[in-house]
Amino acid sequence: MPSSDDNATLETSPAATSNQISSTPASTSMAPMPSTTTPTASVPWFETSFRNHLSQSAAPASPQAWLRACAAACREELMRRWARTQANDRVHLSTLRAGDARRVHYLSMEFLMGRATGNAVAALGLNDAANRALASTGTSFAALIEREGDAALGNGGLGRLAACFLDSFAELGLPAFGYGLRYQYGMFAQRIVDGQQNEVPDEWLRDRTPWEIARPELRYHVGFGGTVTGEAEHRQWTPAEVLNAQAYDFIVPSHHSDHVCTLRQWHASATQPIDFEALSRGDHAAAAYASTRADSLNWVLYPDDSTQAGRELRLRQEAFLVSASVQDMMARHLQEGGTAANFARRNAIHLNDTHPALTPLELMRLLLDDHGLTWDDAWRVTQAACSYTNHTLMPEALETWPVSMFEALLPRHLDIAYRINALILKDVRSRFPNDEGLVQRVSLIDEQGDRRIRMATLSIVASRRVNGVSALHSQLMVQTLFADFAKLFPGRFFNVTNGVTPRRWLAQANPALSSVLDHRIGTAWRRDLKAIDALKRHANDPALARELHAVKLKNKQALAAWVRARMGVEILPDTLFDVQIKRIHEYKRQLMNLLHVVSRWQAMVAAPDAAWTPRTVIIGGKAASAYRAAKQIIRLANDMAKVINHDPRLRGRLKLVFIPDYGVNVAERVIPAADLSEQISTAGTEASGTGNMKFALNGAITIGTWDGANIEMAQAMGAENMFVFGLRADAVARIKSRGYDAR
Ligand code: 26Q
Repeated sequence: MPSSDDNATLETSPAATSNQISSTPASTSMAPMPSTTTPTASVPWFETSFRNHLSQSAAPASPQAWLRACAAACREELMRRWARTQANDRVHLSTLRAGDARRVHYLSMEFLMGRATGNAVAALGLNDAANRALASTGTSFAALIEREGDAALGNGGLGRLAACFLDSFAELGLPAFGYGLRYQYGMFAQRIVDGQQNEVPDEWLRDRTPWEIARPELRYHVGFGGTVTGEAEHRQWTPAEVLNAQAYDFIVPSHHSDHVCTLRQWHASATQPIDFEALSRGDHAAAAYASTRADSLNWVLYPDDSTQAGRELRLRQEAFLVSASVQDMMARHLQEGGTAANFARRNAIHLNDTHPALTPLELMRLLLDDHGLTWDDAWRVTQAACSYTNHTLMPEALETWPVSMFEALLPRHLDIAYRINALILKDVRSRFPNDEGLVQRVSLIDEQGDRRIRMATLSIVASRRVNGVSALHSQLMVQTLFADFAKLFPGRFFNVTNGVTPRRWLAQANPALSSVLDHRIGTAWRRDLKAIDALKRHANDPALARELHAVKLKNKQALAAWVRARMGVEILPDTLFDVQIKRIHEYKRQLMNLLHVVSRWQAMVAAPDAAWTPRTVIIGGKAASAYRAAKQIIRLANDMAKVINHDPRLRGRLKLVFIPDYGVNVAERVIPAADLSEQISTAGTEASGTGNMKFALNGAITIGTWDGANIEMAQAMGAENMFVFGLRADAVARIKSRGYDAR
């Protein structure tokens, strides 16, 4: 690691403060709407619409039909709002054009949206109305939404962050689009068989979803392969394969205004779905080849949260997302009277990690080949439009692609990448003469072994801003992984600490706690989480402590009932609920947590009559399918649970539960019931964490290392209110540099 006297600078983004853990700034330009917590007497339009949809249903007397009718009624209203938002955004942007207002396009291979109907009903303030409409069925709305599958089109933190951003965009009334892929299968569902993880496909589209709106009129061509001809400024790409990209829009509602935000997801299809010549030969596989190949892009989300998979299909998916999205933005921009040359004045493109890092190459291609800009103008536009968030410092997670694969799939993009590289390296050589080591390190091409394109390098050189996701991570980013670039491009690197939406993670997930807050400090926290500071004034009020305690107990009882029903395991609500839920990864140290359970178990058996605090340890999370160590940790947790939960010597004072199929739904249920939140990654490894914030928001106490956003949480809440332990990141680095071996 470079020493800390590296003169890398790190500016702080104006939007972020050192203790900011919310993504909701204090003020917005939207007119306030009635609070969602004020029960409205009756909502006739909703009840009428609900009845109408129900009467059109094939089987009107089934819970599935009630849920659909509910969703359809909400959707109708949101569609009206959506049309108004599109019109208003245009006005909004044009009035702001004197300033720098730009439309935000958030590009991500993952959006972990979770359930949509509950969110829509809450956003529209229809919880009471929904219960009234359902009165005759004998089912509550809360019970009904349990039937809704969640759109799990993401692996973990990065995908859920994208979904939280969309909620904030809607809430703040920002002119914004999310862009993603419409995978047929999202993150696999996890079954535990004989204590081990089994992966099964997640068929989230099986019953269709009422929440996506097909936009057949929004269709673009995306090319792959082929040849590039012509010289310098007149290069021409003739792709060998051309696909259709068709839009499906997912509506994201605001909770306190009429604004809605759009998540546009692309679906691929063949431009020539049948090869009739092959069909006439009777070669059906060949006849369907183009269709099958196009459809493979829609097939499945790559289920990996760290290692670099390096599969051609993944690169094709990334290119498909990028090309369709950039074409769509450009089309909208031109339609609104913009020109290719002023694209960046009105449009910002944000890269959620390097997964959409082909964006600058695709934008350059459009500007040069389709719109005739000069190289310098196109590069200026591209650099002004793009920004990039890094989510990990682990070198093995950095995306690179073999040049040979790139060349076969995206020859024109490779061509542009080479030219960008030549210009950057020329500049580096003139600014830092005789430093070929630096040149090699910052080159877009990794020349060691098979030549590979470095996607993080591409993202950095083509972006106006690069950010990490917590203060520590952003600082380490410029001191370690990106130290060379911080030297080359001072002022480009920022910190934007992650946040979570209080709408889903407090208001919806924990209605009981929300109502305590509303009564004590009003409802402002639902739009602006900083307002929760007002609770400090009540810190010493014993009545509040009793209310909070009662809420927690109620949530724990609900979780215990759910665990019993789902897993047949009895857990006791009056024990301490000690929870670690997140992807299973060695750096997150679920193994250390388990070893702590073992040592506690042994200590309890050795001193059975000591005053042990009864404890229920809850662990949940998925392991990447090829990650053996992570899968063994899952197996260990399940095998240990079998032994511990049946050890009579413990007299029920220690239980261990592994909750299968962790995802957004499970998180919404478990987090409100947690007493203790385990955030115990090795310092310097967890970029930020966002679960840590969700637990804290729901009144759990954190036990954690000095890592990621834990640090800023401790600073915000007072370090005396967090159990902090372990080495700091610099001490970890020192030990590792001396050749630490865990064995
Ligand atoms: C890469 C190549 C091929 C296939 C998949 C992937 C891939 C997919 C997902 C690589 C990484 C991810 C996800 C990473 C992730 O979720 N990182 C987490 O991001 C959160 C939001 O910033 C942080 O809070 C977490 O600390 C970080 O681990």
